[in-house]
This record gives sequence, C-alpha cells and structure tokens, in this order.
Amino acid sequence: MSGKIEVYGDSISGNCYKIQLTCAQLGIEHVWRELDLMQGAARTDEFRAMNPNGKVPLLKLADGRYLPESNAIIYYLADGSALFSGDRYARANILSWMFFEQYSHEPYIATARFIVRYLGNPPGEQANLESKRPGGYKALKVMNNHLANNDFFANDSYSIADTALYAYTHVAEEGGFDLGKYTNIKTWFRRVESQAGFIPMKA
Ligand SMILES: N[C@@H](CCC(=O)N[C@@H](CS)C(=O)NCC(=O)O)C(=O)O
Repeated sequence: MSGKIEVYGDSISGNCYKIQLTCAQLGIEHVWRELDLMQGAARTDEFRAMNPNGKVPLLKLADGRYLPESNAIIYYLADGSALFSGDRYARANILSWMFFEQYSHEPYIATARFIVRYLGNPPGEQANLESKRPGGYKALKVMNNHLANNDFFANDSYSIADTALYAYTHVAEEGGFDLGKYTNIKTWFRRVESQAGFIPMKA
C-alpha cells in the first residue's frame, strides 16, 4: 500500500478530470492509475472486482476501500474544504447542482462527445447522437439562465458544483453542441479557469 489515495481513471474522460482538478485545487497527493477505456480496461474481471459497475473514475483509499462515482469522489475529497462549505442548505445546494449534472446534463453532453470524438461519429450512431440534443440544450439553457444572475452555481462562490459542471460543459462543442449563444456560460468558463490551482483537462 502506497499510503496515498489512488485514482483509476482515463484522462479522456471529463468525469475523471473532475478528480484531477479537485486534487490540484486542494493540493491532494495521489497516485493516478491511467486505464485505456478504448481498450476495454474498465471491463476486465480484475477491474470489476474493484468496481462491479465497470466504470471510472474509481478512488481507492489508503486503507484499501473503494469509492466509485465522480461526484461522490469529489465530495469525499472536498468535504470540509472551501470547495464544499456553508450551512446545511448551502451544502445541499452544491449537491443539488451535482445531481443535476449527473441526471440532466452528463447523459446528453458527455455521451455526445464520446460518440463524436472517440467513436468517430459513425453513421450508425447518428440517431442516438441526435437524441442527445434536446436534453443537452435544455441543460445548457438552465445553466446559462442561472449564470445571468450568479457568478457560480451554488451560494455565490466557487465549489465542486462548478467543478462537476465545468468538466463536460467546456468540451461540449466536441460533441457538436453550439455554445455560441450561451454567453454567460462562456464567461463562467473564464471564471472557473482563473480559480487557484486550476489545471486544464489533458485530453
Ligand atoms: N456516473 C459515473 C459515470 C462514469 C462513466 O460513465 N465512466 C465512463 C467513462 S466517462 C466509463 O468508465 N466507461 C467504461 C466503459 O465504457 O468501458 C460517474 O460520474 O463517475
């Protein structure tokens, strides 16, 4: 055992980037274990023994316990820090945007990017890709409207709600979403990128 936390991830994944960004911003030392998803590295028996759901990111604590799910992992890492703070309502408000990201945003915006950038936009996926557009644009509209009156997603300060939403929104155009009219979102990108400890996505 290294004594450090370990993170299993693939750097092409926005869900995995959330962990890299949170660790960088909080100065959390960790061992990064890069897996090649395109080679099926998360579908092996060995990996499924660690996460039966066969997905990254996966956190391994220094005591050997595992924690899957990107937003649960960044919550675990940020709990007690300035990135997850405030009273009971304020903390729940951060979680609320993180659940929004997982249910109303990521299934459209992240998966479209995967089809276009990593599967090479094959003709057989066109109907599937187009089915992502209404949900993705609805999420972008919700975000853009919120940002008309708020600098950040929760409680007027940068938190892991912003981390979770930045991860795939800033690369939404790679999945064919046009961010042209979402000017508040683009201004928020620059605000996130100017936070202490920010690192860009490696993919
Ligand atoms: N809800 C999960 C989603 C994780 C997920 O979909 N991971 C993808 C990469 S972004 C994956 O591991 N796919 C494995 C595979 O397709 O073999 C989270 O937020 O961590």
